[in-house]
Amino acid sequence: MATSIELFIKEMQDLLQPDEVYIMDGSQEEAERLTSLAQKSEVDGRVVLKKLNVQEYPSSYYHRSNPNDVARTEHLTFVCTPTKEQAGPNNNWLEPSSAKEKMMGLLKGAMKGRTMYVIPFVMGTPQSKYAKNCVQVTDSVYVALSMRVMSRVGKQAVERISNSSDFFRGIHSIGDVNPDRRFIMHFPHENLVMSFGSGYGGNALLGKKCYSLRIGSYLGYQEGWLAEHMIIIGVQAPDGKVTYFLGAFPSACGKTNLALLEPVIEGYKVWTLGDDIAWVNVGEDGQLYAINPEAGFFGVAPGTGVNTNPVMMRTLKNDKFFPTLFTNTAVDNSNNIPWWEGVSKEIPSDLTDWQGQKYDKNSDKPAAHLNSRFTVSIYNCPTLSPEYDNPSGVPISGIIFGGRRRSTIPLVYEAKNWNAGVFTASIIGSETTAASTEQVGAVRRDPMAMLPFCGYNMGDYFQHWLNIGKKAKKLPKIFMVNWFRKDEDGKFMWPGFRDNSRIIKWMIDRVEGKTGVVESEIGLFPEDNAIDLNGLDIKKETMAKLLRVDKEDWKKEIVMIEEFYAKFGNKIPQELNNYLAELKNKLGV
Ligand code: GTP
Ligand code: SPV
Ligand code: MN
Repeated sequence: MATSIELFIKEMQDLLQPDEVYIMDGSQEEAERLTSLAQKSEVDGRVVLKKLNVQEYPSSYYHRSNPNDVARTEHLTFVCTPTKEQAGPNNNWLEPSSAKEKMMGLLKGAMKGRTMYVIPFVMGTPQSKYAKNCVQVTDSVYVALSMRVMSRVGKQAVERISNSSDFFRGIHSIGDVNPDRRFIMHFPHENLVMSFGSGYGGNALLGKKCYSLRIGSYLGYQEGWLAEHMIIIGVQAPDGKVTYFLGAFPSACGKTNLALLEPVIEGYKVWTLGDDIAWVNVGEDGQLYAINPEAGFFGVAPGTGVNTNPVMMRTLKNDKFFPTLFTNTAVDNSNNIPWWEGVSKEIPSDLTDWQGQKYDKNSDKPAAHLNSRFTVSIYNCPTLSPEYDNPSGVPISGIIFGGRRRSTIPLVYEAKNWNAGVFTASIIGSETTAASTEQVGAVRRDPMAMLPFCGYNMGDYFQHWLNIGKKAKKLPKIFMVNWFRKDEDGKFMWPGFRDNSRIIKWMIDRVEGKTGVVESEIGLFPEDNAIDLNGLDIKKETMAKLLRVDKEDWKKEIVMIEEFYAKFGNKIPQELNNYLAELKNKLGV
């Protein structure tokens, strides 16, 4: 009798009508074969991969996408639950049967003349009870290679899936890369995603945002756990003790940088476990435990350099796991290495920009696309935590939330308890970035940094967070940070990047009860001189400005929060409405 996976492949063959079917095995030989094939293949009029200078960046390849396909397309992303209310005002919704009909129309015969890559993969370390089984089909060799880096593809996945019908199904075709025929459709109730017309990360690597967050958050809601847009780090103090943190920041707001942080403070070290997604369960001892379902980084290139993120520069130059892909950066023709703004001070004189044109140094446009990215295995990361593959995950002592805000939100504060923390995370606002094809720089509400990724009604999601708080016995502390405050001249007030370790050190002191707090209207502030500023040239007045409540700004903030909450009607838990009322009261609104 055919197994469920065989039946799925047959069904996909009938629908997509590929010339050939190739089932991925995850071997090293396969990686080499597919990268060499990709160097000979053209998609959409472009060679899929070009080899870069292996002396500088071993095992690295360059990919240039269609200029219309460089970021997630939230307006073309749908959550197709039986009712609109289940998807909530935070999602675009289509009724499942008409959504499927639309997708079937696009997918029918879409792989004629192409190879269908069947990718069996596991999200999470295969030994973990928290790991999940998945299969994606795609006609893009770039997507197939990227999935090998970002997830655990091959034998172990096939073994786990072979006798089970319980696996995620992802159907992807790059189609003709036409934005008018581009859709990313989620069917949480069927553990299914259909994606057509884009080869870009979050739209096409279906194990990532589509499964591990949108479908995952829905599964977590059903099963009593959380799927979050979060990094996982272990911070080692001089006494050797490691404290584990989760950190949620909207897209292109500093997760990768924080996940690979090289602290400026003597004796501290950050161990990396994840830079984008965390699955958080309540462990048997009642503490929260997190695993990273992914196996690689799909990170923002611009701004990555030896000063801002030295560990990532070392990761990109490591060749343990093959290959590393660079997408839509520029290329320095003098030495055939990828180049982006921030990797060197000097702009090389012979650059090809991300669209394949000779770059004019005097141009006011960047040479690398603002959302150009690298795809690299987490096993290449020199600070990878020895606990990364621990099937139980790591116990969490603190959760850091943040947004990109030029004003209003202080550098750091702490929520007085879990429920207050859930409220604080539910009112996060952030300026939009180039990670999504929206207007860049507009402030929008982005609760828990999950607005584009929550696969069900966000009102229910808030209640789920409160319920997790009841289910767990020992809860982490919740902190709010903002690395992005600007002064009157538009300059960042806080140095950020490696200096963020100063704030993390304070958080560890808080977890250990070594330092007190000062209460304010919005939460708990550090005591005077509690943040280690040793060796940092920052004015006392600047610190004071970074650590206070601007009442007038907060009054404006309240208006935006109320507008956002209103969209959810009676779905907002009473508990959060009470916190909002309390906040208004304290601010005198
Ligand atoms: P996704 O991969 O899209 O989910 O994003 P991410 O949160 O991992 O983004 P990443 O860490 O790559 O951040 C990208 C942008 O944030 C770059 O432009 C960085 O220069 C900037 N950035 C990161 N950390 C800091 C910081 O501490 N201060 C300032 N000012 N900018 C930062
Ligand atoms: C993000 O946009 O939050 C990313 C990149 O991490 S993507 O995989 O496209 O979602
Ligand atoms: Mn992300």
